[in-house]
Amino acid sequence: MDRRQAEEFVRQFHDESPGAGDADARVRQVRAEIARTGTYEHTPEELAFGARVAWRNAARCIGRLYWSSLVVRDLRGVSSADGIAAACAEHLRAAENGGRIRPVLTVFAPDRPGRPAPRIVNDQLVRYAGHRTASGRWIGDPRTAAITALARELGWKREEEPFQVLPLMVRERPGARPESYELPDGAVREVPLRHPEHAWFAGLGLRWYAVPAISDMVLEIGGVRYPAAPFNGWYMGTEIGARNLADADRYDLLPVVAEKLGLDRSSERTLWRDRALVELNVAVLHSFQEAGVTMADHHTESERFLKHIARERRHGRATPADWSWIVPPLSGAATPVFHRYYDPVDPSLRPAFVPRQG
Ligand code: HEM
Ligand code: NRG
Repeated sequence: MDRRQAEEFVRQFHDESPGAGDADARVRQVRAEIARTGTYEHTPEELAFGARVAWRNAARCIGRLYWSSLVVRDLRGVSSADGIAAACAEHLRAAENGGRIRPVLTVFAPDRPGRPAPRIVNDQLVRYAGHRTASGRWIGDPRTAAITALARELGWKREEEPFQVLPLMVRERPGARPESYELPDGAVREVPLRHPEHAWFAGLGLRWYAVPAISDMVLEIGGVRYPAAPFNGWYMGTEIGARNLADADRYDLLPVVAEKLGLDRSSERTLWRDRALVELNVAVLHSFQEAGVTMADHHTESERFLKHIARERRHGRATPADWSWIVPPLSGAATPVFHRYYDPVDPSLRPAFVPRQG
């Protein structure tokens, strides 16, 4: 435990939280607790603030306008695999909220000296299985090949279908064999995809889940590491329509959609890929809209992000941002976020969501 990180965080919390009491007194308390136990416990208010600021600091995230309204579920007392799996299902229900998706973060037990915390193996709470057939064809999402194989080793058996939701896998400590849990009915909202003008589109049988909930990043606040802290917001349409369903190493659907659209694929110059991309993205946005599930288009989310930068500036704060992640993967230069530079990214900025090693 780095005492300076703890102190710096406590002071930041008090600086930004008028009425939170005496910063010096709290710093002394934290110092004493670290000397005695090797770590310290955040108050619920510090935890919620730290999680929100970790979102505010996420340089790759275009969705940061609403950082201060993140709902933080304090489940630090939960450290069993069973408890974590049940609470993750509950997280998904709370986040889905009948389609009006709420940004939510659930915090489970932190790492403590000599007692590392449990980990969620899956990179998102909801993911579709993927594996390669003997003939070399992919069924499902190639991105999850490794965790699909792990799920099967742990005894998971399912039909090989393109949109099969994986079980949740939880390690009670690093290196332990994961416990595997099927997400219960009702926890996973999905949206079947159709196109507003092309009736054949529904026949492709495509779908996607409503809640993107990242579960493999470590939430680091004031020197304390929370390796199990899944969080979600809502989707921006291009994440699904221009990446998950379109990338050649994901569902690779551009040739399929172009074929159905009757486009000329004999030359790249016909821009059949680009035209297929647009129709795929129209279908994603239309389907979520009709299903009443929150989703942003990339033009609107880009505008919100610039509004966020302006607001942060009025509070005297910089907004570090990574251009290559912020600019949407479709029609980049048609959105305002393309045409500017951003405050530099400092990888040591905390609180933060950091990639988990192992
Ligand atoms: C990344 C949008 C909410 C933290 C991203 C990306 C997008 C995005 C488009 C880039 C993803 C990619 O290219 O794969 C949104 C939208 C939200 C939202 C529309 C709606 C509210 C949140 C919340 C948090 C968060 C609630 C945390 C509390 C992050 C982080 C990354 C990220 C840490 C980087 C992930 C990585 O490095 O792989 N977000 N986000 N976002 N977002 Fe957000
Ligand atoms: N591109 C990934 C999800 C990454 C995070 N995106 C969000 N996060 N919208 C995908 O599944 O397509 N969020 O917390 O809302």
